[in-house]
Amino acid sequence: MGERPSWARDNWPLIELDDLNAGLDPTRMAIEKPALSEVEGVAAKARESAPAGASEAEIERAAQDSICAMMLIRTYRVRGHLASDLDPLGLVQREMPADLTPEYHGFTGEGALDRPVWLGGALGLEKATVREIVAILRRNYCGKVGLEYMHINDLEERRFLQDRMEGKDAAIVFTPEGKQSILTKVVQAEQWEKFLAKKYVGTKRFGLDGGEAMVPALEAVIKYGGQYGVTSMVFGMAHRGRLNVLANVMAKPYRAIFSEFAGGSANPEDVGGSGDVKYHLGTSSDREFDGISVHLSLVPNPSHLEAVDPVVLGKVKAQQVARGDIEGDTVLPVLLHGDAAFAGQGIVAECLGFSGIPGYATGGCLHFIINNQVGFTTSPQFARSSPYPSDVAKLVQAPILHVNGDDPEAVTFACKLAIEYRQEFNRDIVIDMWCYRRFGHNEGDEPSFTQPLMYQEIRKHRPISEIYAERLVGEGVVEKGWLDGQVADFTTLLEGEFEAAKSYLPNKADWFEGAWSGLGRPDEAITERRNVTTGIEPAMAKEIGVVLTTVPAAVAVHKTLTRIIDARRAMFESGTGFDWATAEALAFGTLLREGHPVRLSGQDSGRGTFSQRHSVWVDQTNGAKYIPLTKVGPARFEVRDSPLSEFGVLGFEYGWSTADPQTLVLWEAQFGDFANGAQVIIDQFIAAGEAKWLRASGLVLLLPHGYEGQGPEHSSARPERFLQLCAEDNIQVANCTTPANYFHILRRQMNRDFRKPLIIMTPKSLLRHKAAVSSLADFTGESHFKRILSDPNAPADADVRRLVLCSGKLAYELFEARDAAGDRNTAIVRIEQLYPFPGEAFLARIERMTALEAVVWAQEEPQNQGYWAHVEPRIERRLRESAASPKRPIYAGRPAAASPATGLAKRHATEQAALIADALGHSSATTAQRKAS
Ligand SMILES: Cc1ncc(C[n+]2csc(CCOP(=O)(O)OP(=O)(O)O)c2C)c(N)n1
Repeated sequence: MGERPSWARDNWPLIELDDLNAGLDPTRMAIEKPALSEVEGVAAKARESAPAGASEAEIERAAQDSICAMMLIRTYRVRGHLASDLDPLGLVQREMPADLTPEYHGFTGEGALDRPVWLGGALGLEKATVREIVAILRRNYCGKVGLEYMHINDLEERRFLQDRMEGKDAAIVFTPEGKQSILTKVVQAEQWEKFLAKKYVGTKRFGLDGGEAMVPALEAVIKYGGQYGVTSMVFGMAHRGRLNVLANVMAKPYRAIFSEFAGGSANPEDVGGSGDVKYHLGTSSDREFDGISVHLSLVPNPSHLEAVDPVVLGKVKAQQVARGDIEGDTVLPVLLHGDAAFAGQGIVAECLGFSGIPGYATGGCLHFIINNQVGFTTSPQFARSSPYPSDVAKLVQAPILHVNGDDPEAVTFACKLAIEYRQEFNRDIVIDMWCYRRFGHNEGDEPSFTQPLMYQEIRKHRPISEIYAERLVGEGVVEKGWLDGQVADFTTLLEGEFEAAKSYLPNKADWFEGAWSGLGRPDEAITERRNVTTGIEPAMAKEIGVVLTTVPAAVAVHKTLTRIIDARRAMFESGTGFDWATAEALAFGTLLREGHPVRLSGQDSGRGTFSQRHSVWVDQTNGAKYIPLTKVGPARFEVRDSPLSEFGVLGFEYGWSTADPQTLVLWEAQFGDFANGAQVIIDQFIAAGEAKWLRASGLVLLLPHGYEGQGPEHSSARPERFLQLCAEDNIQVANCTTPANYFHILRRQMNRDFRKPLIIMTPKSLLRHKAAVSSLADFTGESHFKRILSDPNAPADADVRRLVLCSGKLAYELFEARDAAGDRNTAIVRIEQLYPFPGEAFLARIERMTALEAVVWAQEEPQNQGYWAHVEPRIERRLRESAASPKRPIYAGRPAAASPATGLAKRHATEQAALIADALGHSSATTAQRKAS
């Protein structure tokens, strides 16, 4: 122990916690106050420049004209997008807002539009007529791109965007080669869908048809991203257009996708797993533009729209931290959304909310909405209350580029601007591409049932390639017939790939590569111990103890914290009385020493919900933070008080854990009860992700759990939910009752050559329970995690007539009641790991109890909850295998209930006393009386 394992990264950047605080600089949000406002300045200029001999009235009118022109310009900046030409179908009637007309700003009467007006440099002009000004503004702000940016507080950002949109020469310009390659990509995107439709009639593909301009635009993100320093991009997206992105953006071999269409597996047969539908699968590749290579990965995702968003962000953040990339310049998250999902799913807001938060910010996410103006069968007016699907992004003041999807140049321009902005300001940005869905929601669906008028229009609407090719022929960029040639060439290529697919076999699963190399699937069968010795050298404990209990002279800690630190010091000095929080800190410290970074994220995790952890010491004089575990090294420790989100934060940490198996990543719920706010992440990713996508995770969930009379929502982490998800060795579920066992299970998580998610029901009252303590010897030497714990005051095996099995803090209440009753025939055994269930260890134990008459499962949770449904068949199986006479376990606990717990403290106490008495076979009245006395 203490030796750095071979995989330890010697070059791991040792980043101080605060260096990782990439996020919004709050000072950037301030608006500068210029000495003289832009408008006043221009008016002054107009007055100064009046021709000699001009009358007072003429001078004033020139000044007034300038002021009004400036107001007109400003109105276009704010509201020009409302008149932009976005809808390819022309169905959305967007009237020109009155305040975008010159009349509204006072330019009325004869000659009003042709009077020259001083602009003082606005729009890049010193002087122009109102007619010219309006023409420029309409070109800038009301073309195929509509920009929303005036909600951004930061002036520098606004100017940056303004500079790229505004002025008499501002136009979307691509070279002839650029235009040709945009058209080529549109052709590929269209023909790919067509080819699939022809070869696999009636098979769902959730085609991009109508939104194909996204493909050249994403290429621009990769190309320009590479030029601006991005070396890796992580994509997350839903079903729509995914096969197109896989093939034409990620460069997944066409033949591989064809083979999957023909029913082939995405992975070699021997790797197992349940597999998933092809429009959920991920991939990775490297693409090179102009000699710059960018690594791309598309994260697999479930049907649950937007659920992958936080996973992508967490994965990106892990990669950024591993590279020591503080600003997030080198790894770019790209999330592609549907319009209905972006507006409707709350997780979108949670993820936008990460964008400025230290520890969660990824230096800006590029969001691309495939706004096909329908969600399955629901039209936008029923899908949201906001004018645009993108409005939620204004909550982080993200700029929003609305763009007409029939103009691939405009879409590519928007993406180019977006990546430039992101790299400059490290903030989120949104592209809202208005397009249409040529067919039904999936290809077997009839869209005219619900959107008849829209589909009349769509049937008449020409494909993007035709519209764009015609334009390029007009511009002389391509010749007539060029398009047909492109289509023919690409179709020939696809035919070849289609043939090759017939013999295509995926040669390997990319499962344990890169950061995962050296790790694999567990060798041992699930029933074996699979335990590793996780004891440490006493010297290491002492050394870490010194760091954990030394208050630097410069840090003035709270006086109560001083007492807590003193108590911790006494634990290390005496080698006894280690409590929960100290054992946890010691586990973290030892992992850091062994080269495993530790990241703990959760609401108020720094201090700990129950004021138990105190991993962050706050100086009482200046609020500065000191985090002792960051001083242990060599690996990085970070503890994050997360935003108040479960879905988002758990998804983020899960994403992190998939990218970085050498870091112990822990997510802590405030109370375990709140974990169900993240149910999608638990069900779709944590429980099933490995089976579906061959993506392992070593994430740890800490879920405070236990019946202590705190009511329906502060009692149960719903262990039954997790246990019901357990199968095929997918996750681990535990409820530890000693600090040492908690220490070992955390260490075990990193000290094995495989990773599985670990869900721990963590204690509340046991944090300070005088019997729930461990000694130094429990952490050192050959010690390890124990899946089953014996009773410290157990009768001799041969005397045991009643065996009470339980999990969690109830054990301590049972010990106390049994010992108070002088009962020497009842053994109380704790099942510390519920899944994988330690059946063979349990069997060995009952085989020794030769006088056994009854086996009881005791739990605090109602019968329809807790562990009962999970343990009953497993205990029964082992009883049947054994020579013991009881063949079935007896249930002792609360009756089935709708609510997890009572809100009445008195009723809680009565119920608790009754179930303890029941479990021990004592009379409930005696126990209740004894409790009362
Ligand atoms: C969380 C969730 N709820 C419901 C669904 C069912 N569903 C699948 S696609 C879809 C419509 C999505 O519309 P939009 O986001 O606009 O994307 P589009 O399919 O139009 O590209 C719905 C409701 C789902 N997949 N996920």
